[in-house]
Amino acid sequence: MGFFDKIKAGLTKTRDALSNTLGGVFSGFSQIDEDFYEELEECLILADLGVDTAVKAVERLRKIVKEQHLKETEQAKEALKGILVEMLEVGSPELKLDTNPSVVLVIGVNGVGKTTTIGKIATQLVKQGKKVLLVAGDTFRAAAADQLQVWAGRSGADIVRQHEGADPASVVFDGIQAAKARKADVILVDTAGRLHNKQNLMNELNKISRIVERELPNASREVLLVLDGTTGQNGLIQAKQFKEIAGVTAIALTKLDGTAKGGIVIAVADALQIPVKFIGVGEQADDLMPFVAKDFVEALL
Ligand SMILES: Nc1nc2c(ncn2[C@@H]2O[C@H](COP(=O)(O)OP(=O)(O)O)[C@@H](O)[C@H]2O)c(=O)[nH]1
Ligand SMILES: [Mg+2]
Repeated sequence: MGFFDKIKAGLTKTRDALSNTLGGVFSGFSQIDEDFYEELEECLILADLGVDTAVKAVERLRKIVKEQHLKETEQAKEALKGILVEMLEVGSPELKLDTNPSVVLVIGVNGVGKTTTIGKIATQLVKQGKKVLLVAGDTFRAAAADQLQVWAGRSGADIVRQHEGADPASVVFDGIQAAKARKADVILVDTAGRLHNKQNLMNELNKISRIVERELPNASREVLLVLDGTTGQNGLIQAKQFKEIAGVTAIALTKLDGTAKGGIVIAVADALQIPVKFIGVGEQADDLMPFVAKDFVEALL
């Protein structure tokens, strides 16, 4: 299956929901009038674009329809696609991995898919010929490092881990030394998502960041926030909190195969102005798609 087909398949639930509702709007109205706009806005909110983003998208559409004197709803559909693509393109869609090593710190609450996403990214990078090192910074349970180890084996990446309960920043320190010694190209750092409060989490992530800054001052760095696409607008609230405390530079939205609310991707990109760089559409190694805004919108509509 090619990329586009795979995105399409992964978004089946969202697409089915949208083609029932949105499809109905575009085919059900013979002209672009007030009712059409209202119905369209409602559909976009239902698909989890969120009220703010849905209202903004429809406002922009009104403007384009007026300026370009569009008459047919089919033309409005094409214009809407353009608007959504623009909303999604808020930065480079690729991870910045300019230095050897580069560091990607992966954060997010428990269960969203951090470890799985790291495994998938490692698989892709190894396939591209990069030497990848995984750092087991989630030291809460031994099982977390075990899970990462399985992904290391599967993908062909190296792993650095310590005992359960170890200081994550110290595991990161070890990982960086190993990466330097082994001339790794990319360091992917797994973290725990179950720190009891915001302050705690902030301290932990700051400590890790300071180690990276000190040991690899010139390295390319990304802070990749993983969000569970099935949590809808709650995910957006979570993302806003993480943005505040952790300087998020990129987003991965997982589990889009399991939701009819794929519109959350647009809400997240628009509300946070942080680029979505990956979408997860399944549990297997190749179920992570690089994010191409145009393909995503085509697959959605
Ligand atoms: N269907 C589906 N499941 C996913 C996806 N990404 C992760 N998962 C599953 O979500 C669960 C939690 O993932 P995990 O990586 O352990 O989350 P973490 O706690 O953030 O590290 C696991 O059962 C994964 O297989 C995805 O894109 N689609
Ligand atoms: Mg994990």
